[in-house]
Amino acid sequence: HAAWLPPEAFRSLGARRVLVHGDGLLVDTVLHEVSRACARYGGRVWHSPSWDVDVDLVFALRGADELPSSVVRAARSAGESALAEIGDGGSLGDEGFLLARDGDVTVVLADAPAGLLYGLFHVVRLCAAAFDPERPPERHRPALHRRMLDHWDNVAVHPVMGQVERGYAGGSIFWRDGRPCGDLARIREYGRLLAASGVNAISVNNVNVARTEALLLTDRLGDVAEIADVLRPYHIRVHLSVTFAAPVVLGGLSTADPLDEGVRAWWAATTRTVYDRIPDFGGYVVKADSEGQPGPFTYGRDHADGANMLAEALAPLGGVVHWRAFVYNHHQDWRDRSTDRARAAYDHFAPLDGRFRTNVVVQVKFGPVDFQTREPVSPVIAAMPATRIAVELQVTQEYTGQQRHVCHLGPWWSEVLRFAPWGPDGRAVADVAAGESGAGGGLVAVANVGDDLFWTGHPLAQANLYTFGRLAWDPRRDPTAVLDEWITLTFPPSATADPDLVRRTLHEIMDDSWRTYERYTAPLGVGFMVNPGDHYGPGVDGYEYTRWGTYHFADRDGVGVDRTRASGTGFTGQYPPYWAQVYESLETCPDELLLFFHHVPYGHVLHSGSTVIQHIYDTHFAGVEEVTAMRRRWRTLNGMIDPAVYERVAERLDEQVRCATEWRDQINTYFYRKSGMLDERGRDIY
Ligand code: BDP
Repeated sequence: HAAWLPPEAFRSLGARRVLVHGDGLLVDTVLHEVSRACARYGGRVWHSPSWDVDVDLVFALRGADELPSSVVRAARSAGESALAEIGDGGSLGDEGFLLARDGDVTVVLADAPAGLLYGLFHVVRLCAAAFDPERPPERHRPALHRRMLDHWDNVAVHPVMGQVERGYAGGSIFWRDGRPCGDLARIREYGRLLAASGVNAISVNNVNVARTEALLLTDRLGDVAEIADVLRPYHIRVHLSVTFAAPVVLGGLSTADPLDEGVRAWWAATTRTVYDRIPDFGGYVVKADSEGQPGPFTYGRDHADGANMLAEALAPLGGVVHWRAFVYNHHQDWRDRSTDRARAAYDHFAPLDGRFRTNVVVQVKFGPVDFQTREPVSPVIAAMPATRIAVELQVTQEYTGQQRHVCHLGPWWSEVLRFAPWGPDGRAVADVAAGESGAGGGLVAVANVGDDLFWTGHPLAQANLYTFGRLAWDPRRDPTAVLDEWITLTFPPSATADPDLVRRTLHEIMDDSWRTYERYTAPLGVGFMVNPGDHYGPGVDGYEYTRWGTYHFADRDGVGVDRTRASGTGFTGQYPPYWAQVYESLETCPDELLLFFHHVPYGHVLHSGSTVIQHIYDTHFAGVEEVTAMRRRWRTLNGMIDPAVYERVAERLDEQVRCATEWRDQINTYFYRKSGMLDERGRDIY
């Protein structure tokens, strides 16, 4: 199960004398981790000793009130002075921690046990640096309280989507052929990896809820409780995707109308039963009135009616509804521009702002269409100031190479999270997800893990999972620094022959790999151009004449979707004035989004100075060259890392080179044939 946190990552921590002070499930987890590391590397651990011990590292809760040993008292008072030195209030919150030095001792203090758990993994990340006498004190608190992964795992194998919808890492780690997969040790290990990256919530079944999956809420609740028990020691709360039609399909009622008293009573009673079994249950995830899923529209109600009904059932028990805003008509008519798919989420949800209960989180895909390699940020994020918004990312690489291509998404997510929807001086997307005093809906991502030996199919795709957690904890982190953390934790110096070479090479391969992927796929933000159905590989016109609403409108004169107010679908008008103006105008629209917002002639000159057609040719040749260089670089690591990891990545790079070449050739030929314009550098585009 090669992943980050191999035993070697604990070498520095495990060689110390460690005191863990406090009680409870999460403190036990810390104790267990430290004990295991010490057993391996010769250190020693004490749990809340009443006598004094000579230690290098103390984990302690600030407020625990029994009489602590003088070591703990000293650690606490050192912590208090460090906190005063840092300033900005004394509280560490439910999940925060402080790292400080007290003479020769490294001190980790927290107000709540989860803080100690996160503090532990911080010490592991820092390695020897955590014990540097000169290290100034640090206080860490997550910017976002909700850091969640949604598994699109089916309990029963779906005839088209398989065990995991859009899964590229084998089967589900939770379910197999209609039953729990039974490998609880693996799930526990998963929880540990997630905790080490900062994730604290998970939904264990697909948002498209078929009958077997629906039963998790009632008859098969025990299967969910079992997962919750295993993940609890890693501070991860379990959520369920539920079907809006549950009162009908499970409860035998004749309606699922959210305003019907019987329906409300059914949800209230069902939800109470869930909490009897899983007292810290997180809540529900709902995809309603979208791509064939049932929802409130059937009863003439709207999304606020639907979400509030579930919220009412969950509120007394402390749960939350994640209600997805991914709602659009997938039977569009391409001749009717008002049905532009990009407009749909805003048109449905913005008018409902202010109507959602406080325990409803409206979960918005980061872009207006669908997890593309490049899209503008969804205008919904800025349109609902009175609603808790969660931003949804896709860690599973549906549109970004399906874990056969190296595509490190950290830089992309970072761009999204830093984007300021009201203009450069305003709040950022991450601020909206954080909400006022942390009450926002947080960050959610579709998971990329399966029962694959390397967890994610492509071993390097693990970095996306890790990066998601770290950016959810702190969206301002530099994604390359986060990647560096993942590399160090995954290939710790003691486990590789030449750590510097490994680190450098992985950075060369991964840092810019999202932009490389963008270069050889759909150009200038136009999106899709993938094969319909499985969404892998080039299919330039694959969706062009279908009803899904994802068009590029290429003809002999030009390409791109006119989404302006002046002459197009009016989508630009969904943005606050600053961006509405920037996107509306050809002069100011950024190159990388040009074809998302405008239909232009092939000869249109970009800000870069190149024409659209030449840009297409150049980037597609460059993309393939970059992938070829990635493969060459990877080959230099042969013999330096675990051979199984080496081989798996090498195989996938072969496929990436093949597929990138296919993309290049199809896209270039397609646009050459449409436009009749030659490559100015005379390369083969026929
Ligand atoms: C699309 C996927 C589809 C999902 C849908 C969703 O192709 O399988 O069901 O997103 O987010 O990207 O619900």
